[in-house]
Amino acid sequence: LWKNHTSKSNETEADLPDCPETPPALVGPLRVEFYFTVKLDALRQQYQGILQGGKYKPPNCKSKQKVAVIIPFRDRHEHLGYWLYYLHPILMRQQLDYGVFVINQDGQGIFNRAKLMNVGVVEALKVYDYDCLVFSDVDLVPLDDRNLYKCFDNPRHLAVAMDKFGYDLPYSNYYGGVSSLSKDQYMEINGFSNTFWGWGGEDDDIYNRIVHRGMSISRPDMATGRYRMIRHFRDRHNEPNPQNEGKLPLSAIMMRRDGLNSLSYKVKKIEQDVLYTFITVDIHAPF
Ligand code: UDH
Repeated sequence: LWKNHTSKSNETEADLPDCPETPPALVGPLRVEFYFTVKLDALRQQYQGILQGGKYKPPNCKSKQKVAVIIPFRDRHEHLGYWLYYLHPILMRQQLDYGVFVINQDGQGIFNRAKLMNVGVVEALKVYDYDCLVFSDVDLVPLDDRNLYKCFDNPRHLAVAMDKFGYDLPYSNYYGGVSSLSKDQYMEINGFSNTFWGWGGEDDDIYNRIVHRGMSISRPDMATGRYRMIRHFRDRHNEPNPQNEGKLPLSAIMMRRDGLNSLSYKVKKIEQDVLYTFITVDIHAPF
């Protein structure tokens, strides 16, 4: 009895057993709807166990990976509400040691999704030794919680079957929407390009970087990898940029000097909410 008592009161993370390979609380296919309004205050009350900054650890086991979930963002608060509403319970059921980082592009310059993701990595690594990076658009919600938001032996593409593409890949090398790379895989490709301003191409450039470094793409099966996208109009200041496609043949050359090693930005504000860390950043965007 005495022994039990001491082990309980002094229990540290190191004493916990490893989390099982397959999280036991997963339910499989999920119902996902976007017709109601998410009230963040209600979520803050309801979602017990999340710590300031949108951080969570399973209470009864030790996660093998530390996952930073990074969301490129500007002016999509309604979508963020749905994302948080659906994803926190899923990530908790997946028994991940995770933190949610919303990287908010400051100002009205042209949007740059990949550069925001680079910023997310650097800022997340300042606060915890994350070893896995999950990149998610704010408007994508998985339809199956067996689609694990963690890292694999190769970079992972998670959003393989989106409703907007008829629950299929739009093309076989598609790497957009939601993906994961271990910190090492990410470093191996010098992160992402900082130079894809506006819509289009940056996901194909990431794909090229990965393949050029001799890695392949890991994917869930098409049933597990189903997603719903929240319908939206094209955002202002994120118009398709015809120059982006022309840069794709140069990915293998550009990746040496365009990426993590050339990243420059200025953090304007860091807000710690219980549901997320919200980092507003000036990425020196052109107009
Ligand atoms: N994003 C923002 N704010 C913006 C632009 C982009 O938060 O102003 C983020 C957000 O996480 C989004 C992601 O970047 O999910 C990708 O941008 P996107 O949603 O514009 O790209 P997608 O390919 O849509 O999903 C393209 C325009 C769709 C037009 C649909 C017309 N029916």
